[in-house]
Amino acid sequence: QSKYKEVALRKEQFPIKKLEKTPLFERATVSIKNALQHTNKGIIAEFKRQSPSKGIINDKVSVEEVTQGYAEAGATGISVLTDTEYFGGKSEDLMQARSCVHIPLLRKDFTIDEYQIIEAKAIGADFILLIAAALNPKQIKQLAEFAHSIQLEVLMEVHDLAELQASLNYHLDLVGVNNRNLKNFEVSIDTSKQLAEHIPSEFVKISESGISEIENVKILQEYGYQGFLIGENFMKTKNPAQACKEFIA
Ligand code: IGP
Repeated sequence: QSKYKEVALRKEQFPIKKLEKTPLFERATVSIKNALQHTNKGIIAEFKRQSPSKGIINDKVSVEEVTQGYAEAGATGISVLTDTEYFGGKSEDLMQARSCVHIPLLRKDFTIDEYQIIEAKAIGADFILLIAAALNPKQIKQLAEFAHSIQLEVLMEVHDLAELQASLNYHLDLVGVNNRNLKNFEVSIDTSKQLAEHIPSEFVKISESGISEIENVKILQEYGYQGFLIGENFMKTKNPAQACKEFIA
């Protein structure tokens, strides 16, 4: 509900016509889908200061040092939280990340409106997140189609088989299985294991959340996962970029 208010406010402050004229909006985007097809260890490293389940994770590091470091460490893409209420992120974080790196950037937010997709491109994102638990299948299809119309790719996040089966459509690029149970915040990679065979091969499979062991990456690769979205495991350290580098090495 508060997301709707937030979006309504920003629509007045920064009208679509203005966003569409920004240099970032007009730039060519970079494909995360292609990037992931050329690696078998695709790490999408996340910049996350805080979360509802953990509180403050790291408020000492800057977007610049972390995102540049992630790119140098060999991350395939970077996820930047722009939600303020729950994650303490902001649009400027993503803009700063964009000025530091050339690899694909995910605007991690609760997308509910086309306006946020226009905004995502105008702040420098290459792909967006659609959460199946928060949208109906028709909304997902429409928002995904809209994202494609402005050259952004789409990651749809699911938690269970019902969400996956109800929401799959051919305007999606990546399907992410969230290992975190949103009701009790528990994480288990079994969720990724169980859903793997139900994700058609045309979608790039991503496993999200609670990944802290390289062994789990190896196991999930055998289930067909090509991308791994990792936040806390890096961000909880003093030097997230270094943690990412060691993880990838
Ligand atoms: C990263 P973790 O456990 O490595 O920090 O998880 C990412 O998957 C998580 O931040 C996330 C998320 C989301 C955040 C997954 N889906 C939706 C906000 C909204």
